[in-house]
Order: sequence, then C-alpha cells, then structure tokens
Amino acid sequence: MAEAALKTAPEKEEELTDGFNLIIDAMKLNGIQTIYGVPGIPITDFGRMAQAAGIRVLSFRHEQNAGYAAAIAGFLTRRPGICLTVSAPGFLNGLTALAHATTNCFPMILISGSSEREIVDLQQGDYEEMDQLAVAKTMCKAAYRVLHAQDIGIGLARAIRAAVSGRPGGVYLDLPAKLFGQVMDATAGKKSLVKVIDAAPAQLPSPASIARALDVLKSARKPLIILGKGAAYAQADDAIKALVEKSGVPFLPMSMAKGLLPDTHPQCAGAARSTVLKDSDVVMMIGARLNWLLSHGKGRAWGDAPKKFIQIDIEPREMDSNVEIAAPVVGDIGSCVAALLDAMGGNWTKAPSDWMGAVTAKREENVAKMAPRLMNNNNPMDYHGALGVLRTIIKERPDAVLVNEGANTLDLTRGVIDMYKPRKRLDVGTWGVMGVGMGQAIAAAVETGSKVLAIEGDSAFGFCGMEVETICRYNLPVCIVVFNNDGIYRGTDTNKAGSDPATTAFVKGARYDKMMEAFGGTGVNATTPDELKRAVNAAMDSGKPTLINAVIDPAAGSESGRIGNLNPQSRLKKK
Ligand code: ADP
Ligand code: TZD
Ligand code: MG
Repeated sequence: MAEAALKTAPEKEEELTDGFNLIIDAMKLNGIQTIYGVPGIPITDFGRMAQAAGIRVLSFRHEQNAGYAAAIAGFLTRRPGICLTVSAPGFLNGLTALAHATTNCFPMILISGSSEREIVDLQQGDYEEMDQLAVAKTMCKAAYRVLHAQDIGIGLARAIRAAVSGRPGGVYLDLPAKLFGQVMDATAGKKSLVKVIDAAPAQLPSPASIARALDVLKSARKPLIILGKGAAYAQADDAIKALVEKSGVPFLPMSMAKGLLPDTHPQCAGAARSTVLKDSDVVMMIGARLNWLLSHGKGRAWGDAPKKFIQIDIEPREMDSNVEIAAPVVGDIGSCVAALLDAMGGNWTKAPSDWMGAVTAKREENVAKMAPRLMNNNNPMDYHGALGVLRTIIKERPDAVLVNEGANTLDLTRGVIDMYKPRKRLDVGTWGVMGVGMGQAIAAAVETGSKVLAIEGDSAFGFCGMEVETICRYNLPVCIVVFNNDGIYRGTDTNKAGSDPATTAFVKGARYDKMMEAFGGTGVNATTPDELKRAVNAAMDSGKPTLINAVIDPAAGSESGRIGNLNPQSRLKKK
C-alpha cells in the first residue's frame, strides 16, 4: 500500500515532500547541526540541501578523516557525530572510523548512500556496488537501512538511540539512492518524524552494588582511582572531583581522561604510575577498561600483592572481562558517582595519609628527574626540549584542545604536557590508530570553538595531512606541530640488503610546513625550542591555520615509543 501511494501521481493541490527534505527535517528535529563528509553520487545534492537548510556541512578530502571528526565530535558532545559518505569506496573509507568509534565507545552515525538494491542483490555490477549493510554489521553497535521515505524518521531515531544509549558506539545508516527522491505527502511526512526523547536515559546502580563498593573501598590501605575516557565522556566532572577529594584517594588518569581533574591536583598520581599500579591494594575503575592499556589488570605492571577491583561502567559485560571484579557497579557514571557520594555521607574517613604521602614523594621525585631534560636547548632538538616549551604553552592556555598522535611523539607528549580541564586531550584512543589527528583537530575547533594545538609525529601526520587544505578552507584556529624525525620511531634505519630506503625511514629534511603554505596557511620551520615557542605562540594568538615543521633529532626516538614490549620479538623473549 505504501509503495502504491508513493508511485501514484499526486493531486495538484497536495503539498509534497521527499526523502532529501525528510532526512534534513529529521536531523534538525533532533538537534543535528553538523555533518562531516565527502560529497558524490548519491549524496551530493543532499549535502547542498542540508547546507542550504542551515546544517553545517564540512567537506573533507578523505572520508576516514571526516569519520574521525564525527567520532570525536561524539566524544566531545555526547551526541552522535555524523559522517556522510558515498557508496562502496566512500563507505569503506568511513568504516575504519566507525569501527574506531565503536571500539572507543564514542557515539557516531555513519550515513552512506548506496546503490540500487535490486542490482546489488543480484550482483549485476551497479555503480559502486556493495552490500554495505552486511559489511557494516560486524563493525558497529547497530546497522539499519531505510527503504521508504515514511520510515526516515524512525530510521534516524533508531540510529541516534543506538549510538548514545548504554555503552555509546558507532551506528551505520544505509540510505539507498532511490530513497532521496521518493515523494510523499508533506503532512504525512511531517507526522512520520520522530523526536528522540531522553536518548541516553540515566541508568541507576543498585543500592547493594554501591554498598559493596564502599565496603571494599573502606577496607583499603592503599586505594587507587583510575579515571578513563568514559569518565571524561560522562560529563560528570564536578561529582567525580567531589568523589576523588572526599575519598582522599590518589587518582590515575588514562590518556584522554587527563585534565578531568588537573594533572597538577595534589592527588594526581600520573607521574607515579608504575608505583600506584604495583603498590595499590584496591583499585576503583571509573569509565576505564582493563584492556592492553592497563596490562589486562595483571602481570608485572600490577605487582605481586593481591588486589581488589571496583569497577564503574555502564556495560555489565565489561565486568570480569580480564580479572575478577570484587565490586561491580553498573550504571551511568553520573548516577553511580552521585550514589557513592550520597552513601559516603558526611563523615567518610579519607584514605590513609601515609599512602598519599608515598605517592606524592614518588611523583615529586619523577617530576624533578624530568625537569632539566625539558629545559635542554639541544640542536637538533630532542622530544623533551621541544615538549618543554609546548608544555608551558598549554599551561598558559588551558582552554586549548590538544590533539596528539605518533609513537614517541604520543607517549612523550602524554607524559610531559599537563592538562588542566576535562576533554581537552584527544588522541589515538584504544586502538592506537594513526591518522586521527586532522579529523580530531577540525572537529575540536568546530564543536568547541577553542583553539587547537595538534602535536603530530611525521608518520602519523602523513595519514591525514591532506586535510590541511580543509583547515585552511574553513579558516580553523588549528596549529599543527609536526615532530619531524625523518621517520617512524626514528629516522636512522638503513636497509642492509639493497638500495631501497629502510621501511621506517622517510625523505630526510622534509619540509611539512610547505604543505600549509600551499593552501594559504602559515608555515614555519623550527630547529630550536626558542623558534618553536615563538611560532606556536604566534599561531595560538592569531588563530591562523599554521603548520610548524619541528626538526627533531632522527636518533632521539625509540622503537614503538613506550610499547616496544608488544612487538612480536619482545613478546617471544618474555615467554
Ligand atoms: P580508557 O581507554 O580511557 O581506559 P576505555 O575506552 O577503555 O577508557 O573505557 C571507557 C569505558 O567507559 C567503557 O567501558 C564504557 O562502557 C564506559 N562508559 C562510557 N560512557 C559511560 C557512561 N556515561 N557511564 C558509565 N560508563 C561509561
Ligand atoms: N597504521 C595505523 C592506522 N595505525 C598504526 N598504529 C600503525 C599503522 C603503526 N604505527 C604505530 O603504531 S606508530 C606509527 C605507526 C606507523 C608511526 C610512528 O611514527 P611517528 O612518531 O613519526 O608518527 P615518532 O615520534 O617518530 O615515534
Ligand atoms: Mg616520526
């Protein structure tokens, strides 16, 4: 009946709408203000119409970067970031980012146009033919296809809800070419739209789980709180601060949770990481998983002393995933932390002060050890000399967003640069994926209006570098610093078997700053910490798109940065 209604020629007076307009109306109804994507058949006109209707449509040079932008927009806003692509190849280019969003628990919707179902399903060779829905299903939290204009409202509502409710993640929405032009009665169309009410409902923890968690915490002599990016995502900043301070427990921020409480907070154990992992007896995880980034909660990094884990997470299946969880607290972080605070009451006894004292002593020792290295004026620059000046620049500009990727460039930046505010540090996330930098920088500028400093390894930058044109085109306040050490980890490798360059070495003395100049931005070549400081300060003050080629000693880095132990040879040796 629906098909017939669509095909019948409409009566003259009847007001009509179509798939294009219904998708736009459904997006606007649900507060979607920004789309990140790449145009082409069958979504070019849709992009134009969305832009004309007041949605900001940012055109990228590659879908993967648009996808990374959408993924991090989801992290920053708690609303699904939208990535829009063409069919098969464009869809596949976006898919890496969709899987990345799912892995990192960021809400995102990948919307791809697709080819004619009848032709695709008979594999008759349509333009950009692919069964995209089937491919997407294994990579994301949910995947939907809309075939009829009157289902657009429901389709988008399902996608939004799936992305943000429970554990957030990536959702695929398949829109076949034919859908866009489908015509229907405008009044019926309007009625078919759905405004999603309470898309991510609060999930309250059970009172018993709260009591159990506090019993375990009370029993601790050396407690530790680990804050993960789920805690940053939850935007329960004040409650988390109150819990940490009321408990008197040292806290360790995971990479993207840095700044949730300032790294300079007296209870921050960031600079005493190995000590607190080894010596703690009770560990409370808040929005962090015991995956490879925490050595799965066992082994040498965690020491020999028995440990009890308290874990706060919205996903019940996360509990006991790697080790036994003594006190699982399942719910959204805002509700769980509020319930804990409430149950702690007015006269909670703080964690033993000798423990906090020991952590502070270790932290001060480590900070003092690093200080002189950060002030070195070596020529060529090493990582510490360069990071010493960037650390001050972020200290002076705590509202700037720091984007960071690479190997040594990532690990050393994370260790050296203190963060002061929540959700200001964006990086490679759970996978350690290279190429997220430019997408993240663009989305951070667009979603927060803040200035962005992107510290990029030269290899990492190569995965997404063409987006400097996008940054210039939209005139975004992004300053990129490429740590140019002529290669992956180091620029000194040689190939002993032939005349090809070594697999990890790049063109020596490359000038990435020229790439920015090609599109009208500012390019600077910096060979000393002083030059670097001057150039970054100028860029952060002016907000003009800038790329600084920071020349780093090719011999300064180490293989795989801080995770060389995960290379197959090292793993074999360990066994
Ligand atoms: P990190 O890498 O920083 O350790 P992970 O990505 O491993 O962090 O862990 C994030 C965790 O946070 C996930 O297990 C996810 O289910 C959880 N999470 C995300 N949002 C919320 C929320 N609002 N409430 C509770 N848990 C959440
Ligand atoms: N491809 C993707 C998508 N992600 C990856 N993590 C890698 C490849 C492997 N890889 C790393 O894990 S780090 C890295 C690669 C290629 C680049 C390191 O070089 P860099 O940083 O120049 O970015 P440093 O400062 O030279 O270590
Ligand atoms: Mg490098």
